[in-house]
Amino acid sequence: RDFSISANPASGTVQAGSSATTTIATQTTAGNAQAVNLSASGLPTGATATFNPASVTSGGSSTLTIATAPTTPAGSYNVTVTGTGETATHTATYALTVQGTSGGRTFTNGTNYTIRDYSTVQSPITSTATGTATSPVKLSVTISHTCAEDLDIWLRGPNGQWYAVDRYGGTSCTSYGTRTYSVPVSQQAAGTWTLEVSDVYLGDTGFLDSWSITV
Ligand SMILES: [Ca+2]
Ligand SMILES: [Ca+2]
Repeated sequence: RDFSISANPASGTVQAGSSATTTIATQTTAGNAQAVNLSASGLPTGATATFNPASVTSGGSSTLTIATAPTTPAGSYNVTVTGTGETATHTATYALTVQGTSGGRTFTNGTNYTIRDYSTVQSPITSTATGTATSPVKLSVTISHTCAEDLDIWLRGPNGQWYAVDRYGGTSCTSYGTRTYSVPVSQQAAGTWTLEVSDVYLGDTGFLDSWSITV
């Protein structure tokens, strides 16, 4: 006696705070039908899973509802659905994408920071957007500097995580000007976002003019 299990659809996308639904189907693949208990693991923070019904006879199906919380971090998650039968245990995977709810608000810091050779500057922005940051966050950075290849640029999110934005390096110098970036993140929108700019090579200097972030 044996059975199989699958999720249809096998993936879904929700905004944080909303629910995703999929059908968990089972089939008897050998011998007689058997009772199968269903459970889910690998859920994102704040999310709960409910099966209706919580157990089926193989050949039957159940509706899985995954309810996320407003605080559930944006990101991609693989939820494992486990069917525990009388003779065997099988799993199916449901790919859940949680989107941010911060609504794409933009914040700016226009303070100038002098960039010297072999020095690092940090420019903070305090975001009052609520919910999870809409990933990817968008950056617009304006730097007056004759050698962008000298510059190593990182972003730190409110939860302390660092993200590489633009790495130093190159065989010839180009003026930096204004550049835009999309940075995938998975964290809250509110709090202090910090842009860090390091000049890692001798000769060219400049200043961070302004930057903005859309979270
Ligand atoms: Ca330099
Ligand atoms: Ca400025």
